[in-house]
Amino acid sequence: MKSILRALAVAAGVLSLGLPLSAHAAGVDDLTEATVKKVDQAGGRVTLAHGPIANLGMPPMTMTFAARDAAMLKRVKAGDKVRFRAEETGGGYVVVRIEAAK
Ligand SMILES: [Cu+2]
Repeated sequence: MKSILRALAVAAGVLSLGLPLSAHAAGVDDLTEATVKKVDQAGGRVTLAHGPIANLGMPPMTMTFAARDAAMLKRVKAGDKVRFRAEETGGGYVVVRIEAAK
């Protein structure tokens, strides 16, 4: 009996954690802070040293993302502080929005 109650408590915990996270993922203001390390304009790729990405559950790290539209990379250069939104697609992580941090 004790183990059943424990299992229920764990399930309830997972649900209560999961709902706010999925609601948060849909937020339009869900941008992540980053510093641009490298821009590959021709390849449509950008390397970012990013903070925690809430909607992807990703910890801070430096990594390269594909840009959904290479033209959005014309507005950023190495060394810039930016805010960006990345989403997971079938082929990996894609930057769908990037803007100068104010
Ligand atoms: Cu990352």
